[in-house]
Amino acid sequence: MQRLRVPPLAGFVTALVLSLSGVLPAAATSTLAPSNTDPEEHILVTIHSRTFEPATVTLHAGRKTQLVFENQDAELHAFVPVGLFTGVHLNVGGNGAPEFGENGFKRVIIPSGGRAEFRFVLERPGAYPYFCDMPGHEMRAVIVVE
Ligand SMILES: [Cu+2]
Repeated sequence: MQRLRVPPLAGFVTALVLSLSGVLPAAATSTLAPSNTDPEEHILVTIHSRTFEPATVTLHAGRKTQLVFENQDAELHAFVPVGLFTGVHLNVGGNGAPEFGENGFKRVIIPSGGRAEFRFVLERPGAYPYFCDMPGHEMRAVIVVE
């Protein structure tokens, strides 16, 4: 009686193990928290001919983001956001000259051929204008957070 029951059970366990080993990797990757496994979103804004390009970029609230400004002009430019980084933990890199005030990040001056790099996670959706405050520069653009 027992000799008859064991082989089917062993076969069932073997089949179960085989099916689980095939299923588990896919199940494991899809059940991890998305915010921890989502790749960082990379956004590049180039500055040339006194223009931010593209004029509008869309970022996503709750997502790890790297935002880079690349100054391709032969003159200095600045990135001056309005409200975007208020209360946001910010990591600033690149070879620009960032300035901070009592409300946090104020602006970064980016040399010719240089770049400013920001890493952050934004939480407040909205449309945030930014500009370059170098004298005579009429440069405006928008960052939309969805
Ligand atoms: Cu400028």
